[in-house]
Amino acid sequence: MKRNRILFRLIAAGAVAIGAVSCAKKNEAPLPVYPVPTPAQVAWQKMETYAFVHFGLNTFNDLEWGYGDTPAETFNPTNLDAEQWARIIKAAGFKGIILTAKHHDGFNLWPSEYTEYSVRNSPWRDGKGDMVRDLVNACRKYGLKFGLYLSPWDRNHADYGRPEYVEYFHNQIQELITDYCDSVELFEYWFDGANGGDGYYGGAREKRSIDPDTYYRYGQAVELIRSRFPDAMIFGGTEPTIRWVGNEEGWAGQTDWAPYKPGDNPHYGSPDGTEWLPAECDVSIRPGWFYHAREDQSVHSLSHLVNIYYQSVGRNATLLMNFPVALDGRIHPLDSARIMEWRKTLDEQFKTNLLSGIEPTVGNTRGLSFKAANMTDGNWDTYWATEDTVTTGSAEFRFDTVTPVNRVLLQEYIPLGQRVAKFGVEYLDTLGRWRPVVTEDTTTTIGYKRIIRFETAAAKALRVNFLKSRGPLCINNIEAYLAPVLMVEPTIRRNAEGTVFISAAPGAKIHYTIDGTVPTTRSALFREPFRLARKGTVKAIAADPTLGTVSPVAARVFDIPTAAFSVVTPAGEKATAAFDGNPSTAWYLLLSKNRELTFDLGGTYTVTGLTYAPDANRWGMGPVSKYRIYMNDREVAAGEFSNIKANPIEQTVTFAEPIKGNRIRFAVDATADGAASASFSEITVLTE
Ligand code: FUL
Repeated sequence: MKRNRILFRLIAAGAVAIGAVSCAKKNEAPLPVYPVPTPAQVAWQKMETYAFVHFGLNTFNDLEWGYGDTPAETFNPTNLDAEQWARIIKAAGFKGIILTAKHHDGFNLWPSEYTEYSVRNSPWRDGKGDMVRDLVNACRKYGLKFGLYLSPWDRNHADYGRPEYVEYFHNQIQELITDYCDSVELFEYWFDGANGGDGYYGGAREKRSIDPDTYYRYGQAVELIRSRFPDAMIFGGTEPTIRWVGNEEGWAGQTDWAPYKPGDNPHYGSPDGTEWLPAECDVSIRPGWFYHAREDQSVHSLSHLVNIYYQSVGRNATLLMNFPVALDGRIHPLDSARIMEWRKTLDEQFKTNLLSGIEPTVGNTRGLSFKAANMTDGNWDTYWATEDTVTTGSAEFRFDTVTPVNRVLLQEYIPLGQRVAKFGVEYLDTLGRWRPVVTEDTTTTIGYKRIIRFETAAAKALRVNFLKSRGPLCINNIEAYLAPVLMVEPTIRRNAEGTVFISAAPGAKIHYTIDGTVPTTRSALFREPFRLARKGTVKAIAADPTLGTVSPVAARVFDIPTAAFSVVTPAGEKATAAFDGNPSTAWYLLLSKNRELTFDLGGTYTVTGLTYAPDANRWGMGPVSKYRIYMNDREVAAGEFSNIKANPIEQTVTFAEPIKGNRIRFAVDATADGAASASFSEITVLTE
């Protein structure tokens, strides 16, 4: 495997040298600019969006990372229907489904012959169920591709850390790809890199460290997969064909090169990358990867999900959207409704291509086969290309009448490599002046697909200027659209004193309720911030006063306000940012001085739990991973916040039983990233 890759690099380097002396003739295709994708990588990138399903023992135990000791008997979906997943995922436009056949807890969703820790020992269908089989069948029925996630880290297996486990791991791969993927195309295999070390490990309950690069023998595992599915993409491990984008939020860098070399930032890649390793953006439709009823109110908003599309597919990456299947074994109705809204919105945003059939004017082409009209002929395989010495240029599109436009979509012909490093979009205004479009997007790379959003411009013409490229230009598609303005749900926030602020898109009117009912345009009009200095739920909609259209409902559940809270230790600290209701501020506890935050509630309450959120800002650190909580010096909870490093969302701790008191002590036993300070973006207290 490794040898092949080195050989490929040598060929690549040689070809770049040949390209530099430019021996290709006019009317012949330009020489590739290396690295280039394999045909399988191109086919995968063209899928653009596909789905993840996280389902397993975690679902039934309200966990993100099971320890490996949760009994198999707890797996019991009451109404499992893999076809329901496939129907929704297909209808929302996704091209495939990747299933967590085994997550870190080691529980198998198929009755593997190699372990007892599987669906076979669960009450589901009397132990005769087979989740992997069900999904494979559903994918075949609905014309979806299939992908597998099999966690290398296994917190259940007694031999984890020893060579015997790797045998087992490879046997399972073999079992899955031979017995299951017979009638469906395996398009991707996920080797998750996450590993927290500790686990049940057959009862040992200890920490085990391995070197992932050597321990799992990924090379052999990949060869096994390739022997049956040569075109499957490999995520993670030591032989990847695609790369993790570096976050679990669903965004790639504004500048996003598929070329990549070790040490590059995965958000961006680099123009001198040595391998074609395009980015995949994985994100869940809810905060967690697995289903938690408490997150029913936190399904990502439509506007957030639409943004995710623009920041992944629209930035030369693919989008892997996760659906946490619920306890009944189905995608939750809130999630399916939201994803269908998302599909509908995207269809509206890209409804009419305003450039279709327009013949662009360009300054240079390398011959008839590479003419400018190839960019608007709707054919992915034809492209406009310039002569070998020409690496900049413009493409101009004239409209018959003044045309409002706010999106431009561009594609490079990537089989010949990713080239463009800088471009700009201009429009000809009604007075006949060329003006740059007003955008927050940085117009650097294009790659397989790039979408630029800008303020609606009344244009007599559009012009794309290609300002810097790694070789002659090879552009196969340019489109433009007028996307309708999105009615986004309002944002609701409450400060420490209990004052509620609601904001929405400019020009929208906000209606809200505080009694839990769904707001309509007849509900109270939000004119100014109001006080809700008690427990309560605020729901709000934004409405367009002229069209009468309304946004989806935004909802926030609030408990007692935090204004009366006061810090006891560390002495002299106020920790204001931890109690201010503002998710973008955070307070840090310096662990070398103090490992506890103790605060007084300013009154006596019957407390049922608390919420903790770490600093989720892009460069935030110190998410608490292990904690103990005391109420008036009595321990009321202890545990771990699983996966909090990769997914730094609000965590809810429910005490063993409600307890009366006025003083809470939050002891930090570990931070997930080992940082010397623990971050507290927000703490709220849950009362009866
Ligand atoms: C992470 C895992 O630890 C999460 O639980 C989830 O499976 C996500 C897709 O990858 O690394």
